Amino acid sequence: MTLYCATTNAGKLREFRLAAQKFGGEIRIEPVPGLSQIPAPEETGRTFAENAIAKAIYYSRFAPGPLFADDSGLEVDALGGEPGVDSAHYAGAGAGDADNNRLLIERLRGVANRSARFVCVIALAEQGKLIETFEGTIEGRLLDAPRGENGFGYDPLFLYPPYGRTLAEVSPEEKLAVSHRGKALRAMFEFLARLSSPSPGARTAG
Ligand code: ITT
Repeated sequence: MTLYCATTNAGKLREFRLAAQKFGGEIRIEPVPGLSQIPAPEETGRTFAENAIAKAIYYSRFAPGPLFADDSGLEVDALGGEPGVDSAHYAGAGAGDADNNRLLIERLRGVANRSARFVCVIALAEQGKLIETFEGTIEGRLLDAPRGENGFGYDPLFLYPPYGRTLAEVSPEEKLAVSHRGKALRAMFEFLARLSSPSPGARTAG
């Protein structure tokens, strides 16, 4: 089965595909056809769920089958939950990962409370109708300088204490096993597997 996704973020797409290989069974992930020609919807929601649902409903109208969208970001306790839904554009429109990381380091200079979490909400939709949402989080601590080359976004600043390394210092498999996105994706694949296998109660006698 082909499951379509709608993301302009290459780091997310790599993680979607790795997750499908690891726990998606027969599912193949493909970007919605013609994604670069489809005008992006405005992300005006105040929660990850609102944005994920809006993206999934919007893009699913362009997909020949079920489609999911991911809205995710970093919540920093000492910053009252910022950058949150604005994580991709923390340092302004057009800002890249390095700009966002620099701004975060700056805002946390001298701040003792380093706790933060990544949150991911995935919404699954078909032909403009929401089917289900899935959520995952991962708790960590923010460093004051980047470490590691893997991953994307804020990974080089996000220390995951059980590994003693940042999410940019671990392998893609190690990140996926514990990450917000890995948990949400696993929940979605489990849901799809339940949908496609008939429940015992649905069998007819004889
Ligand atoms: P799409 O909407 O096209 O999927 P986007 O990057 O604009 O791509 P979001 O609005 O969901 O997506 O913003 C997510 C941002 O949160 C992302 O750009 C990173 O800055 C941050 N982020 C999310 N997951 C992350 C992860 O696993 N590691 C590091 N940073 C992450």
